[in-house]
Amino acid sequence: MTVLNEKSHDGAPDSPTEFDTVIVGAGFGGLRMLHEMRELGLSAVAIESGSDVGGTWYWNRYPGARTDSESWMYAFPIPEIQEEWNWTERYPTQPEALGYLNFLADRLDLRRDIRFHTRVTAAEFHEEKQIWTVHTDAGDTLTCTYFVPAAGPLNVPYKPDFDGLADFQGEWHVSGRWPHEGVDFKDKKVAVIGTGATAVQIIPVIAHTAAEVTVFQRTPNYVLPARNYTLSDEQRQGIRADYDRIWEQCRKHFFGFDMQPAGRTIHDVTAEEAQKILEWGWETGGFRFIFETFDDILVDPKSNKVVADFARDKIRSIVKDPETAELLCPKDYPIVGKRPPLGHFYYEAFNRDNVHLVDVSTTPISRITPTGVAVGDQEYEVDIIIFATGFDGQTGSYTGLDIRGRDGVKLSDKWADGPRTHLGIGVDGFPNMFMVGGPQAPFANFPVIIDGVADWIGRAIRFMNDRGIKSIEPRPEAVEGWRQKVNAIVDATVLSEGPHSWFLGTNIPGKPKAALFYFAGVGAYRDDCNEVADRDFDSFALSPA
Ligand code: NA7
Repeated sequence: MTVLNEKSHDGAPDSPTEFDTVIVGAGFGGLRMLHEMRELGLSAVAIESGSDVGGTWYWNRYPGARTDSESWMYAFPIPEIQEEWNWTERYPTQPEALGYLNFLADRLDLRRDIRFHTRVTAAEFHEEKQIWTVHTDAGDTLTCTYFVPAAGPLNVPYKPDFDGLADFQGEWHVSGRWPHEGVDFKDKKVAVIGTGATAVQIIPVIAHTAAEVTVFQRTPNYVLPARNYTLSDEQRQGIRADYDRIWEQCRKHFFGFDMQPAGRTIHDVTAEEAQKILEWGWETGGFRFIFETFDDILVDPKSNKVVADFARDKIRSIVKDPETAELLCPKDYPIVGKRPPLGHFYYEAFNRDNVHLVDVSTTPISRITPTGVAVGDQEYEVDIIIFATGFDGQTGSYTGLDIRGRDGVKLSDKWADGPRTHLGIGVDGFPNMFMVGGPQAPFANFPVIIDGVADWIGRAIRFMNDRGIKSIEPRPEAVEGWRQKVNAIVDATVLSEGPHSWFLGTNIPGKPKAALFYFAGVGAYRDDCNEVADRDFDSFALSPA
């Protein structure tokens, strides 16, 4: 397996080295934590490998990149930002999402505490002084009381190690490390490897300029129509006036959206009514198809099948070539068994003469040749290869750093069989380390998770200061309890049935299968976190100063 990372840094030899907090990353999580630390009156620095803020939205500049969350919920409830920032579309493009984070960084004056072009390489906890030492590839050694990795769930791209790539005579690119100067597809033959959320965004866009687009699909996805639209001034004003209610609902909703549970299961309605409701969901678009139609899709296989059949029928009705349509239909796993991508005329793209689908489910890609991609004995000649092959999700962002807790224990060793955390925030043996939406935190609209976790960390630190506590770390039994809970929840849903799922780490060869997310919903997670805090953090061991 190849895991990709850029290496370069500015270096900052004369900069301060002692902080209350060192934060890893300046994406949504890092920026929100920097803001939180300022509010607490603590000194903080964020270390960011990119040349600017943005995280996911800095790296993923591929054509068609945009959020799958509706813009007005893909943001933080910071009043001055809500008041001044204007979204233009239902699903913001990558430049707009990046623009939002730039605006936030400027408006809150966060940049002065961020070191760009610098990568955290290692961090270790010192028992005697109860501090963390953090090392960077700029040669800095920083010390801090609180070590806050906010490296994001999808920060380490995964590219399969196909033989022959070194001799490929064309260009190749990885979607999650897209060149800033862009890629010229005009009159080029392009291979897209992968059909996850990323490829689903890329394919219809590049099909307009490329001569040929050949898509290599291992597992078809249930792609939901996004139904994007531009926002009018009136809609923007309505959203602005409604932010308090929107956020209240996001904090309660299972996946952190301002969406209303349907209040019914598929068994409550006739088969005919079910089809009408699903039709409404399909036309309304996005995740509303899942979350506002029936409440049992994730847990009842019978209901799930009705919805999956509906989606398959839609694919067959859109894609004109019956053979291609059948290949695009997921057959052997439930809808939401893998994270469903949102499409912007994805299936329609396969009706174009210049878009071709190659099934690599039974005969895999055998090698990259000097002039193309080989599947068995068949070679597909191309000028450009795009690897949209996913990420070493959730744990990769942490195990790639050399993080050592008490007694020099490495986090990657501790997690050799899968992540072990309490609330997706703390790890036993790693005092005063707070992960922002780490493994075993919920899978949901991420800014909502981050905002709640940042509040919780702020509350924990205030509590520590009030009580004269020097260090906090989860009790081992709380970590084991959380692991069992997180696994039991996944087992009770259809989520464990999707092949090669990054929810479970099974998309990465050799990675242990484990539930990487808490799937009881954002509301339940907030309750769990608040209960711990209300009980004076009793599932954590607290050491006095
Ligand atoms: P995903 O969803 O993990 O998709 C990666 C795709 O790459 C997927 O279709 C994989 O097929 C495919 N893949 C991976 N390895 C291979 C090999 N060896 N051969 C052929 N195809 C391969 O990543 P994305 O970047 O699209 O999306 C990640 C998240 O970003 C998404 O869920 C959103 O939350 C945003 P597979 O399905 O494993 O058979």
